[in-house]
Amino acid sequence: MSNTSGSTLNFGGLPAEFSDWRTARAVIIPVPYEGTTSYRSGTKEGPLAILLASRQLELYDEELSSETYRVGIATLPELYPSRRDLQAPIAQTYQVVADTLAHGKFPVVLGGEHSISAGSIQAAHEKYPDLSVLQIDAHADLRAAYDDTPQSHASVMRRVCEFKVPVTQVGIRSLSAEEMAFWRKENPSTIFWARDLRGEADEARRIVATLTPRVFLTIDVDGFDPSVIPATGTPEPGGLGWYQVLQILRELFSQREVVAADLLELAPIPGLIAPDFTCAKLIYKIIGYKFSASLQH
Ligand SMILES: [Mn+2]
Repeated sequence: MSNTSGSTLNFGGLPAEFSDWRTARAVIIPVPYEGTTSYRSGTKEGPLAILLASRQLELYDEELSSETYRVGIATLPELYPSRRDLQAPIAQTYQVVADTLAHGKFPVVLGGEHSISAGSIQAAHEKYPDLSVLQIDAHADLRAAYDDTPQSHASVMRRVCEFKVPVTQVGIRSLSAEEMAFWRKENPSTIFWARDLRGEADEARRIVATLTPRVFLTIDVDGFDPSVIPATGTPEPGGLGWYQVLQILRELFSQREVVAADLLELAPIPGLIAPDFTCAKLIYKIIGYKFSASLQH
């Protein structure tokens, strides 16, 4: 089928039959919020770039032998959170994710900066008290505050740890002395350091084994190596490869119930379309893995 039809900007350019919210099992929630960015800016352009790139996706997944869009993928209008009150974007994201979960749908939030994950994860945790979090990221994001801002993108996992949710962090290769001291003293998370990852099958099993039966998946695109995704605000060398991440996700979705996901911090570089498309394909993969059992005929 052609996926350039459809009058509204929905993920995949799907026709109404497969993008109607009422029947969709997955819901894309674009949140182009950027309030506390610390290095290169532009992540507020991330959701639109991903939605535009998604129109070029091949809708047949050759790995899963399925047409993932048949589960129904709705796209909500972009959420434009207030930038004056730094808690407002987190609260607004919380509300939309809570509503989506209450309707039994699978929320996928597109950022925007990582701080909004605190709202998404809070909503998932309230519905599923046994929740744990799998974070793919270059940064630990465990600062108590950054620039005197506790709602900073650099503090988001510190906020999440305060919910008493088990957190597993994968691909970490940058944190401050203060974060390291906090991590050693309080043991708030399980960290799989980027320098120790080899992409072996056993690694994915060891990562997923740390998680509870229900999982929130949060992916900061800087967890990937900059050769895969250079378009991000704070790139770090030595990150994960495309197939390395897919291997972890396949293991995750086959062994655990992933209840919601988000993808943050794409800051598109004009003229460089590969990172935008990579993010769109990753979202499609995540929805494919989530619903692969129900897609088999
Ligand atoms: Mn990061």
